[in-house]
Order: sequence, then structure tokens, then C-alpha cells
Amino acid sequence: MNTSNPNLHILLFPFLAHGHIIPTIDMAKLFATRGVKSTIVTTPLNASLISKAIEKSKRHHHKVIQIQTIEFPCEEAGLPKGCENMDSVPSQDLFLAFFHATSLLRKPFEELLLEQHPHCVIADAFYSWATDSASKFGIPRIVFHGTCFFSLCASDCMGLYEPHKNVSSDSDSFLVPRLPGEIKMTRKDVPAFITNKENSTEFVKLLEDAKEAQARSYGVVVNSFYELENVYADFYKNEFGRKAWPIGPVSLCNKDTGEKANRAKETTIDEFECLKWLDTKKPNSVVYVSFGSLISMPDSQLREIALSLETSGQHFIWLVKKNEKDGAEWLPEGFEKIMEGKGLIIRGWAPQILILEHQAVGAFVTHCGWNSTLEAVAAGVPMITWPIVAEQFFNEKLVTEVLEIGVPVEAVKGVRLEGECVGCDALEKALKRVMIGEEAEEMRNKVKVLAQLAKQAVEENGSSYLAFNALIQELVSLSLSR
Ligand SMILES: *[C@@H]1O[C@H](CO)[C@@H](O)[C@H](O)[C@H]1NC(C)=O
Ligand SMILES: *[C@@H]1O[C@H](CO)[C@@H](O)[C@H](O)[C@H]1NC(C)=O
Ligand SMILES: *[C@@H]1O[C@H](CO)[C@@H](O)[C@H](O)[C@H]1NC(C)=O
Ligand SMILES: *[C@@H]1O[C@H](CO)[C@@H](O)[C@H](O)[C@H]1NC(C)=O
Ligand SMILES: CC(=O)N[C@H]1CO[C@H](CO)[C@@H](O)[C@@H]1O
Repeated sequence: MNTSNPNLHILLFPFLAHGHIIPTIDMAKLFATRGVKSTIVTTPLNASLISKAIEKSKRHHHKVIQIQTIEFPCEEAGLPKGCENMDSVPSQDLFLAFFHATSLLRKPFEELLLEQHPHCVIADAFYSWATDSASKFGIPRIVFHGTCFFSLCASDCMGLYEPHKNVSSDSDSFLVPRLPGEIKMTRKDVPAFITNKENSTEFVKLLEDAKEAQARSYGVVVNSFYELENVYADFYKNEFGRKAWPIGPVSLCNKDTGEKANRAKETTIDEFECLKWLDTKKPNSVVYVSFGSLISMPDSQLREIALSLETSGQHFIWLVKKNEKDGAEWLPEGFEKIMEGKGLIIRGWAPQILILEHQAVGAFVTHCGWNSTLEAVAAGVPMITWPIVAEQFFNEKLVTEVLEIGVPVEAVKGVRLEGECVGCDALEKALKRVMIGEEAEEMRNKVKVLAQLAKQAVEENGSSYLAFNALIQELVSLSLSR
């Protein structure tokens, strides 16, 4: 390939969960706008909706985005037929079986590499085997991370120094060694995959493998922007000697309402109905509550949340996971009637970006999944943080302590999903802190500034725009030298 402008071809392989597929579609669109061809690898059931999402935005792009499917071994892994997406796994007990199924994708994936011979593979962090698969064919593997630099750094520092072993109780706090910003944690804040290393469950092993494969990969693309966490972006590159490109927020590549609303899944509520409801509300008067698409809350917890929302006196939109919450027995008696006009409960999937961007929305109760956190930043909405698993606890620290654009739900940390449930007053207190008063005003101002910086980052010559160009340039010269 001895031309000055080789026809660069990137193979993108997102993990099979919506929170991972959606930013990958956005990334493919970004490649397309720079004249780079990309192929998204997925399974048959996930493919149709991806193609719909791409179709909607075709007119903005010059280069093709292709989809290649590989069969998903549901039955072989002990999953129900047609369960090709983490979001459709019927019970959390089957998550491991799902991960196991994804490891069986290695062989068909390698066959695809042989057939497609792309110049680069950008595969999700969960596919730890992809580094070796790609290197078999002399292809660089880049890791796509659904998280931020802060949590990558914090997780590495925790893993290296294990400060949680130095304290005698779960409530004693310690500093995360070496990490800039003097970040204090307690053992309860630390994800189980770090504290439970000895007790190596299969899931912990999986995360360890992912980390190890990441260290051997060519580099990492991160859905974040430099101005948001420059200290940690620099720290990650300089202290750990890794290549990394902050190219986000990738969701900002979606220009019009149709694209923003239909993020892969069709929303369960008519987007206009939802926005019309918001139109009747005063600016910054509505709380948006969502814990993401993966985790479902116990009924007792849902009831507590309902009561907190009622007693806080705030207006709200609450997104509840659909499949197991079709009936409303978990709601306090007559709740929806009492809350009529004040609260809107959406079951299933909501046009999250459009909701967050609406001027009526004044705060976001979030599980701190990075996808959602970044969307809140980009929309300029302060957060009430309620992390549930994994690196969400690190993301919380970034939001509440480093950026100071949110407050935590002060409660029995670390056991916020199972076991004891978080009582009404903890959430109610946090809601009031973020919605009312001087501190609320300060947080709102800070996050609005960040929202502006996010938009600038992805515009021509912005930091993410330039990082994306640098990535493409590097891949071009790599492909020439091969
Ligand atoms: C990711 O983004 C979409 C679209 O904006 C949002 O609706 C969804 O809840 C997010 N997914 C997760 C897993 O947080
Ligand atoms: C653990 O505690 C000892 C004694 O206070 C200290 O010297 C050491 O640096 C600590 N280690 C970590 C990883 O925090
Ligand atoms: C190891 O895991 C088991 C099962 O999840 C749990 O009951 C036990 O407490 C764990 N042990 C340690 C030392 O964390
Ligand atoms: C971006 O930078 C290039 C090179 O410095 C310059 O020619 C171009 O006008 C800039 N574009 C914008 C929109 O500022
Ligand atoms: C985004 C997407 O295409 N989601 C689909 C993935 O596959 C599951 C089946 O497991 C479908 O239910 C989703 O709609």
C-alpha cells in the first residue's frame, strides 16, 4: 500500500450492551465524517437497530459505515434463544453466562479479520482476547473504553498499591496513592473487582484479563474530553506510558432531534409527548431520575425512591427499567394519581439526551455510568450520584469532588443495590442540595461552563477534534509502514 492516502478501514467491535453500542455508532459516524470507512461488528439481532441509527444520519456523511454480523452462541452458553444483548439478559444471575458467550465470539471474529483485513481494530475493553486476535494478523488493537481517564487512573493506582488493605474497617478512609487531587475513599467505595481480587470470581478474572490486555494494546480511545479531566488524561499517558486519545463526547456528533431521540433503541414514550410535558415546566424545576439500562432495583428500593421524590416536592421524570416492572405494585398506593402533573414515570427507554438538554431539567439522579455522566456534563445538568457497580464509584468521585458538579446520596455506600436500601431522607437531602440554594447555583454554573467546553472540544480545531485527527494520522502512517 504505497499511496499517500491509503483507504483506511477501521473495524469496530462494541460490547453487546446498549451503553457500549451507542457510543460505538457515534464513533463510526465520526470516522465517516473524516472520510474513513468503518465496519461495526455485531450479532444479527443487534444489527437491525444499528443500521436504522446509521440510516438516520447518512446524509451528514461521506464514507460508508458497514455492518458485519457474527452469530451469537446463546444456546451453547446456556442463554435463552435470542438473548444477544446484555440488556436483554433476563436475570442478573445470567450475566456470567453472557460474558462466557462473548468469549466464544473469538473464532468467528478472527475469521472476519481474515476476510476484512482492516487497518485497525477498535474493540471494547471487555473483549480481552481481541488484542491477541488482532496481533495474529499484524493489526493494531485499540481499546475502546466506556469510562473516563479519572477512573482508569484511579483503578490502576488502587490495583498497584492496594491501599484498601491498609485500613481496618470498611468505614475508615484512605487516600488513593499517587492519584492527583488527594482522592479519599473507603473500602465500601472501592469496586468489588479490586477489593475481591483474592476471591477471584470469574467476573473479577474477566476484568483482570481486560486490564492486562489493555496494557498490551496499541492504545486507548476514551469518550471524554481533555478540558474535563486534563490532569488525569496527562497522568494516564505520562505515568503509565500509554497512548490515549480523548475524542468525546462522541454523542455530540448527533445533530438533529431524530438522531438524538433514536439512539439505537426506539424510545418507549413518544419523544414529543415527553418534551411537551417538560415544556409546561419552569426552567431547572424538574429532576430526571435514571439508573441506566442494566441494573434493576429491588421493589423496596423503588418504593423508597418514590417516597423521596414525593416528599422532596420536586417535579420529576423517572425512567424505570421495563421488563420486570410492568405492573406498578412496587409504587406506594395511589402514587401515580397523587403525582399527576408533577411526575412522569417512563417504563423502558427514554430520549435521554433530549430530556437532559431541556431547560426545565435541573438535576439528574444517576448511577454514574460514564455514558450518562458525560451526557449530563454535555447538557450542563448537575448530578445526584448513586453509583451501583464497578467504576461508577470512581466516576462519582470525579463528579462530586474533582469537578464539584454534583452531590452524593450519603448512605450506606457500597451496598446501595442489594441488602439495605437507601432511605428517603438521604435522597431527599441530596435532591434539595442540588435543586435549591446557593450551592446549587454554583454547581449549575460550573457544569454549564463544562457543557460549553464539551461543545468546543468536538468543534473544528477543538481538543477532541484534533485528538481524533491525530489518531487517524497515526493509523494512516502505521498502515503505510506495514
Ligand atoms: C447511554 O446513552 C443512551 C442514549 O443517550 C441513554 O439513553 C442510555 O441510558 C445510556 N446507557 C447506559 C447504559 O447508561
Ligand atoms: C499503609 O500504611 C503504612 C503505615 O501507615 C504506610 O507506611 C504505607 O505507605 C501505607 N500503604 C499504602 C499503600 O497506603
Ligand atoms: C468470597 O466470595 C464469597 C461468595 O461471593 C463471599 O461469601 C465471601 O465473603 C468472599 N470472601 C472474601 C474474603 O471476600
Ligand atoms: C482550524 O485550524 C486551521 C489550521 O490552523 C485553520 O486553517 C482553520 O481556519 C481553523 N478552523 C477554524 C474553524 O478555526
Ligand atoms: C441496539 C440493538 O440492536 N438492540 C437489540 C440487540 O439484541 C436484542 C436481543 O437480544 C434486542 O432485543 C435489542 O433490541
